[in-house]
Amino acid sequence: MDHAADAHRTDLMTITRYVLNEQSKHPESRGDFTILLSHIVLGCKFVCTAVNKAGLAKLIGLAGETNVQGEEQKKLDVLSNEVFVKALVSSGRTCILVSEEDEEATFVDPALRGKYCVVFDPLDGSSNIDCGVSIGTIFGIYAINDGVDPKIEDVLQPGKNMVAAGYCMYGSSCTLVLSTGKGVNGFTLDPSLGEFILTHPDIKIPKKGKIYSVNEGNAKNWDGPTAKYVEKCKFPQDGSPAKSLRYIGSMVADVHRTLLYGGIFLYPADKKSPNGKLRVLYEVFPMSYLMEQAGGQAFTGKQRALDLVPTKIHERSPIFLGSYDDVEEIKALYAAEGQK
Ligand code: AFP
Repeated sequence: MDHAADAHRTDLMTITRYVLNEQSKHPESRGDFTILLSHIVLGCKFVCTAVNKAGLAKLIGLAGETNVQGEEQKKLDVLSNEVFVKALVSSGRTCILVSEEDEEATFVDPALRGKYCVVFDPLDGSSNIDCGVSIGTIFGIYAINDGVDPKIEDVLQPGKNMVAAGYCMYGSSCTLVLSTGKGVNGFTLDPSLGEFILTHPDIKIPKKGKIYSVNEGNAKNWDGPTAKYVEKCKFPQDGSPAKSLRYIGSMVADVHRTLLYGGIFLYPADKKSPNGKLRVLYEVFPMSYLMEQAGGQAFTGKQRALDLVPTKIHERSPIFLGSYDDVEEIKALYAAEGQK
C-alpha cells in the first residue's frame, strides 16, 4: 500500500459531495436531484459488482436458467435493468422511466412520483460481456414541471432539454462520467471506500483527434459522405498523418476513449439500417450532451443531434460525435452532398 500517496488523499471529492456543492449554489433547490443521483450511483455500484463477479458467479447465461441452488439465473442485462428500475422508483423522484430493456415506458406509481424522467440503457454493449470487454450504463435525465400527471411526450423531447446525462463504464476501473449542464466530470469508484471520487475534473475533448471509430464491416452499405470521410481518415490528401482506427463495439468504451483522447465516433446510417443502429433517447442524446459539454460536437448527418425531436421511445438515429474539428469535417461532407 502506498501510504505516501494515500496521505495526500485526505480531502476526497466524492460524487455526492460534488453534487451537494453544486446544489448549494441554488438555494431554492430541495435536494431532489442529489437524491435521484445517489440512487443512480447505487445502481452503478451494484452493476459494477455484478459485472466483476459475472464469470465467477455464473451470472452469464440465459435468463430463466437455474443455478446449482435451484435459484433462477438472470442475464446481466436483465438483472441490471431490474436494479436500476427499482433504484429509480424507490428514489421517489421519478415519474417516467424509459429503459432499453423494456418495450413500454414505466409510469411510476403516483404515491412515489417525482419530477424527473430518466431514460437509460442499463447495460449497453452486453454482447461483449462474455469476453470481458468494457461495457456500461448510459442515462439521461429530463425534468418536468410537476410529476403529477406525466405523459409520454415528457420524454419525447429534444436532447438539449435534458438536465443531466452520463454513463458509467465497467472496465479496468469503474468510471462514472456526468454532466449537469456545466461541463463534464469523471469519477472513479474507489472499491475500498465504495465511493466515486472526482478523478477527471472538467473534461475537455481535444479540438481535433487522431482516431476514428466505426464498424468498417458495414462499409459496403455506407452513403457517400461517410465513405468519403473514412477514406480521408485513411488516405488524407492534405499531408496530415492518417488517423488510427479503434473500435470496441461497446458505445460507452468507444465514447469514453473519444472523450479523453479526442477523435470521432461514427455509427452512420447505411442501406440496411437507414436510421443507423443506436437509440436516440438513451444512447445518442446522453453521449451527444456529454460531447457538447466537453467542447465537442454531435451530428446526425442532417442536424445537431441534440435538436432531434424523437417520436418514439426506442427511435434510432445515425450519429457522428467527437472532437469539434473532426465533426466539422463530416458536416461539410454532408452539406456538399446536399448541394448536389
Ligand atoms: P449490444 O448491447 O448488443 O452489444 O450493442 C452495443 C451497441 O448498441 C453499442 O454499444 C455499440 O456502439 C454498437 O451497438 C455496436 O454495434 P455493431 O456491433 O453493429 O458495430
